[in-house]
Formats: sequence, structure tokens, C-alpha cells
Amino acid sequence: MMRRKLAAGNWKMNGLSTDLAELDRLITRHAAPAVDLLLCPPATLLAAASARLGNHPLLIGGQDCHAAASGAHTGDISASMLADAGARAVILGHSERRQDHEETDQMVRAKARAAHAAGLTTVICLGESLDEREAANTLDIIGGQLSASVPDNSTGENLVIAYEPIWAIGSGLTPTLDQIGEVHDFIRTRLERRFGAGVGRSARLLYGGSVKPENAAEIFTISNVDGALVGGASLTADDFSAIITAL
Ligand code: G2H
Repeated sequence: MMRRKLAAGNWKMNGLSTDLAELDRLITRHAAPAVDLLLCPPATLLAAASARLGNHPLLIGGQDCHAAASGAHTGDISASMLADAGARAVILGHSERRQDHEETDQMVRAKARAAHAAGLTTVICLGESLDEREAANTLDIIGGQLSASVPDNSTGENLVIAYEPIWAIGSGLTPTLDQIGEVHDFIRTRLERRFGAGVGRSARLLYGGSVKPENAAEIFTISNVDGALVGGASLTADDFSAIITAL
């Protein structure tokens, strides 16, 4: 099964309108990309970022959505609002949201259902803490998050999983290639078992956590790594472009 590679940028809570110049530089440099590109700026920039794309195939995505379609949820944004602003995808269950907003697997699953109903691709994040890894619980944790966070209606097109070990996020630390490979193979096997070979083999698996131009190429040699979810190094076109080229 040939899966199209995906380079996804997560700007987190970074970016003012002037920073969209980096998006302009990125799409100029990758006018006809050989891989899929996704950039998730803060919600305030979604519409402006989408408007700058013209016919470029880069997708714009959100970083979270509410599980409800609408209603009295001050400060929240629904999946259909993201789509209305031009988003085609949304990151869900990032460990920063699980930590900062006490998001549970069940909440992530409900958000993913809403996102799929709105036609969005979901990038669902899973990851273990350093304590969990040191206690040799990594696969148990990832397996539990995977089964509880991913909704049953997922398809090979609308489901992307990002494995992001919490201890590697923004820390400069990266797992060994064997550690990444073990978790990605495990996720692939679990997806195939749950959804069958069609969905299980076509959903893309991204690695995330301190991916940078210096380590991207070797991470992309790992089987079942179909791309990366990139935080800090997606903020500048120079760094993100180097990672895209390595893919
Ligand atoms: C992990 C990643 C992007 P960074 O959070 O989701 O960020 O590349 O800065 O570690």
C-alpha cells in the first residue's frame, strides 16, 4: 500500500498576521509538492491563511475543535466553523491540550466524530510520558489512547495518527529510530486489526516531537512513518521546507 507522505506543521499559539509571510514563502518554494502539506496556524489566522493559497494544494487545519456543532460554549470553535474558515483538517488530542485542558480520550473521540461529520481530516495525537516509558508501559498507553480516542467511523482518508512522545515535545530529545519504529508498527497492527486492511493500511502515521531539519531524513527512513507533525520547526519556511524536502 503506497501512502502519500504528509508534512504537517503545528504553529501552536504562535503567529500574527505578519507571520503569514512564512506561508507565502513556503508555497512559493514548494509550488508543486510531491507530498501532502498541512499547516495548522492559530484559529485567528485560518481564514487569512486559506485565502492566500490560491490553487496551491497545501491544506490549512485547526488545532482543536469542540465536540458540539454549535451552542453556548464561550470561546470554543466548532468543526464546521473551522471548515467555514477554510480548514480541511484538525489536530485533536495533542498532549498540550490533554494536559492544559484535561482532555480525555473520550473527549478526543467525540471531537473527532464531530470533525469527521464536518468533512475534516483528523490528526489524532497519542503519546506516553517519560515515566510511562521508563516503566515499560509505552505500548499499553498508546494502545489505550488509540482504541479510546479514534472513532469507529474513521476512514483511511480522514484518519491520521500522530505519535508524539510527550518527553520529546519541544525538548530537543528524540526517541531512537527503533523506539519510533516499534510504536508505529504497533499502531499499524492495531488499526488493521480494528478497521481491517483497507482503513488500517491507508491511514497515515506521523511522528512528532522535536522533528527538525537535522533529524528528519533519518526519521523518514522508518517503515510506517508516513510523515511528521512539526511544531517549532514549522514556524519558519526555511526549516519546514528542509523537512518537507527530506520527506
Ligand atoms: C510536538 C510537535 C508538534 P515540536 O508537539 O506537534 O512540536 O516539533 O516543537 O516538538
